[in-house]
Amino acid sequence: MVLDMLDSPRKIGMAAGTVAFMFLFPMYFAWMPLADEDLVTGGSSGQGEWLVSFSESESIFEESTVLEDGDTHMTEFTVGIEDLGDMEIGFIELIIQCNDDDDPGPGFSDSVEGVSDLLDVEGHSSGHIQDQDDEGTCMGGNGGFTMRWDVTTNYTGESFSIASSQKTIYETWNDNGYGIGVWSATISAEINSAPVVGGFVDSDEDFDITWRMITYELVIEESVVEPAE
Ligand SMILES: [Ca+2]
Ligand SMILES: [Ca+2]
Repeated sequence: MVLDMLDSPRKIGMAAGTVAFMFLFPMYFAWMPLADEDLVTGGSSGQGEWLVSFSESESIFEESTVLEDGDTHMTEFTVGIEDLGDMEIGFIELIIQCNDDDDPGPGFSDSVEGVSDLLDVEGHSSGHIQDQDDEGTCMGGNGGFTMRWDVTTNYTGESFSIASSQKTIYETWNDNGYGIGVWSATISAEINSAPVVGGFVDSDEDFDITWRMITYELVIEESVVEPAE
């Protein structure tokens, strides 16, 4: 039987490979815990109970503009592939803030509208990243509006435990290469002013524009069950 199995050089080679693997197998598993620390995907052997968390970094671009009634302002935020390195994009926000305190009393609030133009952003053509429009008033504190895009689907940044394979976790939590490119939006101002003796007191408004990007590295650790006390 054995001689029959090894009746060709090719089969002999395969048998030798099998023996080598049987010998190396314990070494492979001795090495695995180290590999996990370095976040090396273990394929199907990565199956287990894992604590998944997100090591986040924040990138901010800010500018301000003063707009009169009907004025518009275009703002851009460029995400380069070289800026990301090994990081994945969690989400990107466009925050428009204003605080109209130019009028002597309530009412006559200025307001702002905004519309994004994401034609040049990776993931727009497939519909994963979609344009938005929004508006907000400027009086009463916390004026303006915020747009948010989850580049990683359903991103929250909160850690969780899961029984899964590491491969599945990596395949679920990534930005799929989306988000690279030039994020653009245009805001337009509407100025309302209380008519007072001698003319109008409010002729314009300050707008603070913030692009905020949260990127992350996935951290996968073995989930340790706390012993009951
Ligand atoms: Ca006003
Ligand atoms: Ca104003």
